[in-house]
Amino acid sequence: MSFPDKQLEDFISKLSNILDGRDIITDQEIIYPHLQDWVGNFHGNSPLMLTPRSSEQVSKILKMCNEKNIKIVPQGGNTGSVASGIPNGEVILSLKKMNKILDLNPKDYTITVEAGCILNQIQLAASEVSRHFPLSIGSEGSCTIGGNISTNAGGISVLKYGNMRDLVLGIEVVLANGNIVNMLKKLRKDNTGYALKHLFMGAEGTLGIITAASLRLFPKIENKVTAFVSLTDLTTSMNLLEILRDFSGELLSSFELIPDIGLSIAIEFGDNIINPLVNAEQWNVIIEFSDTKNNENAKNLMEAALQHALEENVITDAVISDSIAKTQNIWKIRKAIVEHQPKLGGEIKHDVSVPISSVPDFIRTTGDKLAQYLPGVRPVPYGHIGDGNIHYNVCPPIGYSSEAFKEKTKEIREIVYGNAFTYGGSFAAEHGVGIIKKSQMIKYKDPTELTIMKEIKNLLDPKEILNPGKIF
Ligand code: FAD
Ligand code: 2HG
Ligand code: ZN
Repeated sequence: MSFPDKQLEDFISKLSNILDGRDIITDQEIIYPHLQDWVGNFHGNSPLMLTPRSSEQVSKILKMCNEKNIKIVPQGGNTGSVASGIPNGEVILSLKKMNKILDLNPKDYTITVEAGCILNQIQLAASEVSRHFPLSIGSEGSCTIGGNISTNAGGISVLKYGNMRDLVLGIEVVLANGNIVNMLKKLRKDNTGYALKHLFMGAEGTLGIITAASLRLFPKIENKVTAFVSLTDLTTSMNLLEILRDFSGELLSSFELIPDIGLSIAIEFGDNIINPLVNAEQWNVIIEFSDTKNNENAKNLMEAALQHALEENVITDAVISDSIAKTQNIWKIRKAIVEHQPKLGGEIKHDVSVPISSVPDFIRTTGDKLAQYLPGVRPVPYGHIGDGNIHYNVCPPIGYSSEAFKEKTKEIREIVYGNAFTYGGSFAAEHGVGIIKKSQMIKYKDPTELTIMKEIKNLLDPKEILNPGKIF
């Protein structure tokens, strides 16, 4: 999208009636970090960034943009994985200065926050009143709740608490025409017709700007028990999951797959990471139990479950952390895979999901198909398999040129997404569609569903001023 100088000047002068000068930013050095996604898929451009401080300001900005047909890209922490917050010439609307906690009510188990609150800020606020906000993702120090809701973020605790959508009680949204819709109720039960709030969750900023949210809180977690376990085989991961659930019920909060190649990446490139098991096998799992009681119960149940899994030949070895340092070391492995995987000569990311019981079969057959297509290719399937979400990332064969590997992106994507589809899976489990997966929307989404989505978009944003070119 191009923005003629005259139109930009005119727009900026009118904006000064709405925003403080500090919140109208044209300095490209300040704008620069907002133009690049962390995956490095996309580098955009924008002549202007606005940083409103209230819903009323957002409303006035949108009203003016709608009248003048000026396109907007909402942005929170810019940690999204599918370039859905990256502008292509549009104005950036950053919510980061709207970062107040509006209400914290431990009795109701709710917190109400502005959309620009950093996820970590909300976790800490909840913890201070002996409550727990359970969304937990690697970017929690910089992503915002508005971005979390707009991507319906997942993370490492979904199997216990659900996705972001399950944690939202209400939202406030500013529509493309500037109207503010107040759906900020803090109710668990509210069956008053269509649950419109859900339309905006996972909409990636294409239907409205989320300006505030009421969120569910849970009892504070007083005790976490973390284990690193080697599986006898990938297929036994599902037996292990069942055993853990049988033994611990609701205590199981994380079940993350770590393949040996992921472990090697972490040890080679990570910061002082120690292999928790000298005889780690090809497939390993990080397990976490979270308990609201600070006693021996969670540890005892973990020991009993893993002992049973050993006897049943489901696992070959296990270590339960007995110190903060060891727990940190285990989770550092998980984080290091995300950070250092590109060092294997490049990576092609896939955030897919399949029914939980199909995870082992899906991983195996995808690997076979990839190896047939490109012998020596190195898949790194890891992550949230306890909820059926696999980050099926793929690295090139040893010594293969990264450029040549990049050229195979389309074919490799089709192998992984196509195989997920045959298992009844999704090509976009927790990161969204953005720019990166638009062609898969056409290929894999039910055509009628897609038509209805476009009709909703047209109803709420007929001039397509909100995040154009994303999702569709
Ligand atoms: P942004 O990247 O700024 O925006 C994301 C989308 O939301 C864009 O479409 C944007 O236009 C829109 N948007 C942002 N704010 C608003 C608003 N207020 N109103 C309307 N639209 C808005 N994701 C997971 O799901 N699970 C993980 O485990 C996970 N781990 C990660 C680990 C790392 C190291 C990193 C870097 C990212 C990870 N992510 C993960 C991806 C990312 O952090 C999430 O998608 C997050 O929810 C994005 O939040 P954000 O504030 O950065 O949003
Ligand atoms: C995670 O689970 C993130 O750490 C990022 O969702 C996964 O893209 C990835 O590799
Ligand atoms: Zn993830």
